[in-house]
Amino acid sequence: MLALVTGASSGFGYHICKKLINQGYNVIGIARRTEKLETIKHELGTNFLPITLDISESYEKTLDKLLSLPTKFSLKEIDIVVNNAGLALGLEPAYKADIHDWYQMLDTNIKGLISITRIVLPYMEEKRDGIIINMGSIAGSYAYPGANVYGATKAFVEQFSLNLRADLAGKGVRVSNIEPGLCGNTEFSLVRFRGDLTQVKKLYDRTNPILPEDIANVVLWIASQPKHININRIELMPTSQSFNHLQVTHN
Ligand code: NDP
Ligand code: 8X3
Repeated sequence: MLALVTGASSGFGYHICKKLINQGYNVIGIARRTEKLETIKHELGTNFLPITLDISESYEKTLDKLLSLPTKFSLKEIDIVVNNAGLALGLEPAYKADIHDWYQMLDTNIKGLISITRIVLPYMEEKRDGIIINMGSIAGSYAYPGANVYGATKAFVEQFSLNLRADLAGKGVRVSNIEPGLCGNTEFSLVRFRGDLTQVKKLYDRTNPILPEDIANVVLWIASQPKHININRIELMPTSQSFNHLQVTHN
């Protein structure tokens, strides 16, 4: 059994790789930071293949890298792809946001995700088997101030997941979108707040958030469903997170 996980160097991705390996999978783990990946390889052993790759780079570069994997990790053997790599940059309102942050979110959360998907799909279609698990977010379904482009990228992921299902009808290939709310113990908020630990601590203070292990369990649960079941989407929040009213301004 072979899985490919993007964003393997921290947070959800690391825990997903670890749990998949414990279940007997060989895992290709992709991220930009070689050192982090090497430390994980040291822990997880020879069934983990670390690949240093920036998925936001060109399709051709990603393809080149993935076509030259050792036989044990060959793309034609892939059973599960977890398109998990992604990021939010900033929480400023749209009129103050940095356009380059917006482009980086688009290039990673959308362009990177579709490149990986486009590369693996023909192999899955040919063997009439496989699961694509995308990492969406509640930010793809609910608007909140400062989510602007980040939320929009996750809305793309949600709709792309459903549209893939439509294209894959009758092909035996499954597609799921996981849409988590607030999760802690990852680098997500540290990245979003550009290393400002005070802001990170304030956000998570007494929230008892979802943990990366919880997300890895969801991935394993999806993967353990019988072949005639496709989990379209799963939305999960910590109990401490809920809904607020729509805003009205009085000018
Ligand atoms: P982390 O920041 O801990 O992990 C993100 C991972 O993505 C890292 O391994 C990072 O590795 C990798 N990554 C980022 N950019 C690239 C790139 N261009 N190419 C390859 N790898 C990349 O965050 P989380 O684990 O929390 O987030 C994982 C996913 O879950 C994201 O898609 C996020 O949007 C989503 N999510 C997170 C939530 C949360 O509250 N934490 C809630 C809902 C969804 P490296 O820097 O080494 O490249
Ligand atoms: C991350 C969850 O609530 O910060 O996708 O948008 S949230």
